[in-house]
Amino acid sequence: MSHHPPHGNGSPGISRRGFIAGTGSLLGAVALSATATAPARAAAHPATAAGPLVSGAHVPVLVIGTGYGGSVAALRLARAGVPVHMVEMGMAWDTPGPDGKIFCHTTSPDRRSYWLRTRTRQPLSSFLGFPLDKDIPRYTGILDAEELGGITVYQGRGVGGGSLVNGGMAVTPRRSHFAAILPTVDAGEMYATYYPRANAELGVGLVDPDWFDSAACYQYARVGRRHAQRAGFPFVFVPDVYDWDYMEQEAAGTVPKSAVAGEILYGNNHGKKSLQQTYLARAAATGRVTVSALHRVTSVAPAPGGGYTVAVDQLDTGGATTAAKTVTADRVFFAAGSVGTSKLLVRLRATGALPGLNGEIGRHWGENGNVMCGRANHLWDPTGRVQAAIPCGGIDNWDAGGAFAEVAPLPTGIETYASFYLSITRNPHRGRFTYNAATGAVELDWQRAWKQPSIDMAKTIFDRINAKEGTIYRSDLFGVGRVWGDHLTYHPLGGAVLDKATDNHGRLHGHPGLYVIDGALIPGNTSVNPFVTITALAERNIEHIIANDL
Ligand code: FAE
Repeated sequence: MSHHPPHGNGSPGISRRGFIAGTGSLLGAVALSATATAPARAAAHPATAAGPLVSGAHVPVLVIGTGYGGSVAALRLARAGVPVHMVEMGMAWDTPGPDGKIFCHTTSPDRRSYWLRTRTRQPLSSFLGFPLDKDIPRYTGILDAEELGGITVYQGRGVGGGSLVNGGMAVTPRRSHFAAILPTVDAGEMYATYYPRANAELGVGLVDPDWFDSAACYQYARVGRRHAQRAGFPFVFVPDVYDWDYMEQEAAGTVPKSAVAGEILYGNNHGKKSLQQTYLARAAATGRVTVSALHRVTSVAPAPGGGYTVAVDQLDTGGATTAAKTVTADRVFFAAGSVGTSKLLVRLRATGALPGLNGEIGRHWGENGNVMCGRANHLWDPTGRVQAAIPCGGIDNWDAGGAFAEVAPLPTGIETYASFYLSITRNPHRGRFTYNAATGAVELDWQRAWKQPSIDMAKTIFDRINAKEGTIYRSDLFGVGRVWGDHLTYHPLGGAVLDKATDNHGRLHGHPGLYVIDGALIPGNTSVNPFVTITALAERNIEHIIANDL
């Protein structure tokens, strides 16, 4: 067994001890204060100054979205002395609800759970034949299950973007895989400078392998490891931004529980270092970054006097527009996520608002080959009633079979005798966003059948494990009789790809002063969970942009 990143032959050098000893004073201080104030930290330390956008204002830089790409841009620009206004369509997530908690629980989703839906759309839609979804009040909740043609794309909504809802798995891809995905980027620079920078700023660390071996809440992962290894696959520990010291205290019962209580998907009330605790907190500390939450950018077009006119709708928590605002910005960074950025740019190009954008806009979109499945274990292989919601290991069969499978939790609170996996695969299919002039909607062409290569790749792992263990697939998790969760992705990527829709540093072709700096830059796959790559690429690009454009 090894305990280094699955594809970590770059030099981020993440180890648990190395992380704690080697992060330097800034991160050390943040990590310490995060631990000390964890129970109420999000409420006590709003990540960024609140300041509603005023119609008619002029801002030097406007950033659309507050996920990974947007947060990197804001921090680096602000540190370079440039005032930044961030516009985020989701909520600030800094105020506790009636239950005293900011985020609702995974097993009892309330209005805080979903973005403007009246019924939950849980990734696992059923269990033992019983449907799990339920009615909820329509609200600007934290998780968007966006239906795009043949696929449901899950995305975080709020200040912090995907970092609010994700599993925090912080994986650096193998260098050869990165070089194949983004061949025009200097991989040497990425692995010497920008991946280490991203890992340090995000606060990436590893579970203590000794603690892992005895922790009741990781019994499910140990079962996953045993089954993988008996079938001849390497099981690797996967780094995460969760505070592992806090996790150990949760398991010991000395602090309020979050991951150990099963929190994930609708936010973690403690322990997870989301962007609110890392990049955005440091951006706020510069005093130059302002965030307008519940504001949605609807248009960007060249302004008569230079720069860009940006149209923004202010939303209430029911999703209705309460004010329509217009501001001008010298520069605009598109950081609305792969889907958000693609939808905006495709519409702006098709409607003539940004006529200079090229024909690569909307293309090379992929879902990182995501596919889910469960296996039914024997009664002598229980996976545990208590399951930490933060995954910490996976099965690496990328080179031989095109799949890397996270051993994922099923935090139901009962013994399920099930092993559950999210596989990332080398699915070659790519979708494209187009504008439908009749409806005014941007549509994605994607077909569920395009997941078949992903299923075949995942089967290279699980058929063999099932054969070895004498077990079968679960067919009760995604609707009755369905083995594969092939209807969804957590990892949308592409739509405004680097060196195609933009130059080699994210400058959009045709409109000087417009940039893309999020997952839209990456053509459909990262071979691992994507946010470390999104962050590292943003660090690379913003450094170049600050040095050359400002
Ligand atoms: P993103 O973080 O999505 O941020 C975009 C932001 O822009 C959002 O806050 C939007 O609300 C906002 N926005 C969109 N449109 C507009 C608009 N018109 N006006 C204003 N604001 C707008 O983008 N990745 C990993 O690496 N490891 C994991 O363990 C992992 N687990 C995941 C689990 C779940 C359930 C989900 C949904 C995702 C997971 N991901 C994981 C994916 C990861 O969160 C995602 O790749 C990044 O968040 C994408 O970063 P971006 O900066 O591209």
